[in-house]
Amino acid sequence: MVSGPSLDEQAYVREGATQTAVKILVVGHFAVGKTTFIGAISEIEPLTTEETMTRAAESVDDLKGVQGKTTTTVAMDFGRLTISDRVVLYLFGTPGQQRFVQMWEDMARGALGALVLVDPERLADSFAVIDLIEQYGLDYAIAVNHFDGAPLRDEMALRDALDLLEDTPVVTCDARDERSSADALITLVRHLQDRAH
Ligand SMILES: Nc1nc2c(ncn2[C@@H]2O[C@H](COP(=O)(O)OP(=O)(O)OP(=O)(O)O)[C@@H](O)[C@H]2O)c(=O)[nH]1
Ligand SMILES: [Mg+2]
Repeated sequence: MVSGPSLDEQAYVREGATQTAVKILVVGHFAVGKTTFIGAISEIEPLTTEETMTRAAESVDDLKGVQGKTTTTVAMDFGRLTISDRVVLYLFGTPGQQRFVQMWEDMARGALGALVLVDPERLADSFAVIDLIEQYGLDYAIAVNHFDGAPLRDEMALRDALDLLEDTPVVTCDARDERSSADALITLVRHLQDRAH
């Protein structure tokens, strides 16, 4: 006998209500604003793994240009953003410090793409990040986190400096702002959809 859906299935799975879960990595060098970004847009209480930075790590953690930062991500950030009635993004923020970089590979597994946060004042710090994401074979978009007072570099210069492909999207955002951060993710998802066709 072929049985029909259980009571639970009838109650929770409405016809046409199927959603696609998409895993997205939010990456970037130390202190570029990854935790801030996921905190600003997650519709669930984000999971964070912040630890206080210690004097002992002062020489290792390059805090140049990042005033007021007292904690750092030691494992990952996790958040969720529903961008349409069909697509839900599960956001995984990587730890930014070099000594945790071996975790990235595991986190990259199953991801559809990556949003690479970039600080225009510390562009060179993004080279290694982009290299890694390319090594993992992930498509990505660049989100320039526009820290207050940082001059907005022109896009061509930034593309040149980061040696980007012509179709790699570049957007600016303020990681503290929900709307601009969501727009950056939507740009990435559109890019991933284009690449899939
Ligand atoms: N002024 C300004 N500060 C920002 C902006 N984005 C992030 N910050 C600050 O920059 C600091 C770093 O932000 P985090 O979100 O912890 O950076 P992160 O990339 O998660 O850092 P790690 O996990 O340690 O690599 C925090 O003090 C934020 O408040 C921005 O757009 N403008
Ligand atoms: Mg962080």
